[in-house]
Amino acid sequence: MKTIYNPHHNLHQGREEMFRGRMVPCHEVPARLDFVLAELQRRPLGALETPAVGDTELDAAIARVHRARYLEFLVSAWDEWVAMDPQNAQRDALPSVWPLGNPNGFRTDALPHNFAARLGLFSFDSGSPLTAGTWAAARGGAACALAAAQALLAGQRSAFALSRPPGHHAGPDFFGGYCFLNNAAIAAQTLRDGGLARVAVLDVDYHHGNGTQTIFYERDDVLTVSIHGDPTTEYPFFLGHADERGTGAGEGFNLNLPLPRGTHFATWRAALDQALDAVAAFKADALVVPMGLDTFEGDPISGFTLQSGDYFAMGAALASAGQPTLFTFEGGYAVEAVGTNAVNLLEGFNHAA
Ligand code: Q9C
Ligand code: ZN
Repeated sequence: MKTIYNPHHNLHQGREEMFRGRMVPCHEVPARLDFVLAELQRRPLGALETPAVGDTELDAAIARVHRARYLEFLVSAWDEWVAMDPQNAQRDALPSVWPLGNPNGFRTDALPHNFAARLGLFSFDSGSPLTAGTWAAARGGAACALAAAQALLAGQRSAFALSRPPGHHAGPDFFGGYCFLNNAAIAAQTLRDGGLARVAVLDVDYHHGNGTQTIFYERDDVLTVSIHGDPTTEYPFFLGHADERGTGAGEGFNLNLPLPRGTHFATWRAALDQALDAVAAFKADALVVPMGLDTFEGDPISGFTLQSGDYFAMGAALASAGQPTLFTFEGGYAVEAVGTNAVNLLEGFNHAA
């Protein structure tokens, strides 16, 4: 399995995130990716490359998933932030005002000139600092997703897009949950545009893949499945319930498998069988796996109890789908274990594939 990693990932280094009324150090740190890279050097799975994609094709792939007004905002956000106050160069940008949804009466169609207002319009939490290098890092991650999808289209059995910041919480025109561009969605859409009729996304991160669900919610050509902490108690709280099944043409093409905090691997594994049954019934031509390792028992912000050894079995089960498979790198905040857990999963996949 080829790994395509983002050489620009550490341009995104948030300082602090808002948590329960105070600022705490960011959980989503550059060392996460460095640990995965180090483990891949110890236990190679295949070639380790940086993405070789053109600027024009990359911008086109990103624009297939994200709205123009959001991308325009991201491109200029840091400069606008610093233009408001030169001191801002030393601070990350975090939103503090949001329009909520249309049912509440606030408008989201009229674009405010005020930067802080747009920062809120295009985000859903105060835990995802936007920094000087956020755009460059996120764009580099999208390049990894694009290159990995191209590898699958060229006939590879599997590929790993190793990047941060993660992506699965980012929607058509919003960031949040440490995510800015939805790498898994960009990969899935690239596979569709490359001629595959049906693509399945099976999200194994601890948190519901709300961004990916929203992006494909009205479509029947991309099946979205997510196994995650029950949103009644777990982030992102406002999406991820079992009764969200898709809408319009997409009805029946979204499957949520929420599990309570404290869930052990045996129960998680049974949910994975349900997810794989849905992928098989869909007759997918390719599988995209947003790979979060925050289901690990030692994760500081999550509530499942998976052990490092369980990730071999997870990878083997994913291989049983028998599909060309693309992995993205999502959550996993037990930083010293994230490399072991990620490579265990991918090695389990490789041996079974
Ligand atoms: N300040 C991923 O695993 N935590 N994102 C809420 C708010 C947010 C996790 C704290 C967790 C996001 C990709
Ligand atoms: Zn997560």
